[in-house]
Amino acid sequence: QHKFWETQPVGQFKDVGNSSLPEGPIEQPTPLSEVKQEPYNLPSLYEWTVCDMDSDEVCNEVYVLLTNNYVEDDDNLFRFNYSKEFLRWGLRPPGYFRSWHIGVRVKASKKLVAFITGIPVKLRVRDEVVRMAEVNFLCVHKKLRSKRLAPVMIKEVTRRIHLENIWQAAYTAGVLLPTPVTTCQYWHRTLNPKKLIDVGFSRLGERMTMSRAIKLYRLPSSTATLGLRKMELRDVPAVTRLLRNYLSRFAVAPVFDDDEVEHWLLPQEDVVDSYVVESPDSHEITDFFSFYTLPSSILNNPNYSNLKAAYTFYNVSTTTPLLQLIQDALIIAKQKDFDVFNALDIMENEPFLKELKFGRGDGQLYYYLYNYRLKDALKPSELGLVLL
Ligand code: NHW
Ligand code: EN5
Repeated sequence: QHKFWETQPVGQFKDVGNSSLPEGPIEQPTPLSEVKQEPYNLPSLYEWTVCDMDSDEVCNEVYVLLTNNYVEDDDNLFRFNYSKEFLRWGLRPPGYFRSWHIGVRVKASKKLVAFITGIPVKLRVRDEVVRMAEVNFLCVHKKLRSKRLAPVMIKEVTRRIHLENIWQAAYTAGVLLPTPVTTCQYWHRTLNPKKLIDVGFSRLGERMTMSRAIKLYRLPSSTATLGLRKMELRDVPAVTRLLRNYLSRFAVAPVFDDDEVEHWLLPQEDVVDSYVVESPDSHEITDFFSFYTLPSSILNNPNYSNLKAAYTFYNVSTTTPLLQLIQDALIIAKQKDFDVFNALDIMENEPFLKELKFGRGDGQLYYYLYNYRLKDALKPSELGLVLL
């Protein structure tokens, strides 16, 4: 039963496996003059607000809302704790729209109680490059749950995206909705076994002692790849070429230009880390890896309050074996004091996960498209898209 999603242009459960329906947009765009010009109605105690992420004050309000009310794991032990600088980065890529950073306030107190965002992206689906929105950071304050606020927020962000003449979107969720493009698995590489066990993130398995776990997850103290260094501004054109070429092999993937690669991959402390391999003789950039920093609050633990997690982002290997490249990423993440290194089984990740001692997580991530049908679900390895 999905009273809201049944009304939306998304693949429906009843149509799964029905190959008579064509691939592509589900509904056609309407003239912009026919897009609703006024915001949707909220319950009378609440009002819409545009959240200006340039403002320290507003950015902090968003941060506090998400810190206390955003996504938790199944056992409510951890809650994502995106930093302010991360939110600024994630919400202001090239060509972003301020009007897509949507908040809901209590009229009387002006307290921020809900949030939803979109950012623009060019996404290729098989042979078509489509201007889309990525919708993320949907959050309703815990005290306002189950009042059907989320459907109003989704309709409002949809309306504002339509006003920019964009008719498709991509989004991910940890919950099953109509209907996923693909279903991915989270994997976790332990870097700090003692802390992960202390906080309930992982458990000592059968015949595993703490000292055996510490030994199992120990990493070399330095990286193996010659010519590995932090990415710099001058690397942007080479990284763009490598990444565009690499992403062309997936059924669904973003198409990035230089400005977007600069935004998404140029290192920013405690937000995103990227390393390139520069060939010692030719000085060509042959490979790179990247990961972003997304800590989680640890709920109700006497000893620790924050879990420092790295998430693998985009990686390309042409010369250095991918396994060695990611092993170097693990070593650098360990040096930077991360507790865990996380990955999804998308792109070419699957082969390195087991080899590098990642363990399967208890969480899944479903990927969705809005107003774009695919005949069949994809395999995770056919997906070339990472959302924050
Ligand atoms: S996924 C993270 C979502 N956020 C959280 O999980 C934070 C903690 N939870 C909450 O804040 C990344 C609330 O539980 C939320 C729901 C706000 C999730 N996606 O208001 P009601 C994203 O941000 C449906 C989509 O009573 P609530 C991606 C649910 O199935 N729909 O629930 C966001 C039901 O509809 P149904 C979701 O618990 C993508 C209805 O909401 C959902 O108080 C958004 C219930 O609403 C989810 N994660 O609030 C879509 N969770 O039909 C973008 C629940 O089943 C689409 N629901 O009756 C594209 C738009 C742009 C198109 C442009 C052309
Ligand atoms: C999209 N932008 O469930 C975000 N995380 O596995 C929205 N589990 O951390 C959607 N429950 O398995 C987010 N440890 C959906 C994900 C929501 C968060 C979530 C999962 C992903 C997670 C951990 C902790 C579980 C705590 C109890 C987990 C096991 C690791 C272990 C390491 C050693 C080898 C075996 C596995």
